[in-house]
Amino acid sequence: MILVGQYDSPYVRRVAVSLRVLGFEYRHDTRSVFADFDAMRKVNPLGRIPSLVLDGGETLIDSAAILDWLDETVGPERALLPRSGAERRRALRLIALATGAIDKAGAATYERVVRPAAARWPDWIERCRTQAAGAIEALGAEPWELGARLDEAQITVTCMIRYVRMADPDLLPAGRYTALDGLAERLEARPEFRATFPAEYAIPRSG
Ligand SMILES: N[C@@H](CCC(=O)N[C@@H](CS)C(=O)NCC(=O)O)C(=O)O
Repeated sequence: MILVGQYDSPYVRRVAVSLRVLGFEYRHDTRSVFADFDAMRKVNPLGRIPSLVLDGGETLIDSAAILDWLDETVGPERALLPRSGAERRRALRLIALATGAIDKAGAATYERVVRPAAARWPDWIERCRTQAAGAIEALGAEPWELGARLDEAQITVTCMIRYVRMADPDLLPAGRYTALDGLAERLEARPEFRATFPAEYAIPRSG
């Protein structure tokens, strides 16, 4: 199968890490969602990443839908999202906070960096950053103890931490939330995370 999208997208990265944790092999299509926009729209009409092209030719879009397929394929015993009950609700809440922080930190960054200076809207940037900071604070209050197996909340939150530290480091400086620092330190040392580590955030910059 082919994973489409670069690892500086935390959505692509959480899929890549999950594929590796579950033992799937994939080819990586590293075309850029910005520079190769027309080609990307042929893979996903929305022109977004990630997409996963399955061996039979079917294309899955959106990280949550791709992760759902991975969990279904490996079965309930190995699935990365807990199967039911309070554990599942907790994992979904943590994932919603992490993906929300990604979306809001990302929106503020696009506004600050991609949009030409004359067209920026400071109040909107501040609102988005406040929302991202609120989600990060809630995640920072969690214990983040690691059990025997990784789960999707741990994977997604670790991808969020790296992304925010590339896109808007003031939102998550080292030392502010020690439980998040510890989670990132332990997971980024694992082979699945090292193999997908994004060195930099490649977005168009208006200057
Ligand atoms: N809900 C989507 C979000 C994906 C997403 O936001 N991808 C970003 C990269 S991080 C993207 O493709 N941005 C380009 C654009 O939307 O124009 C998912 O979970 O896959």
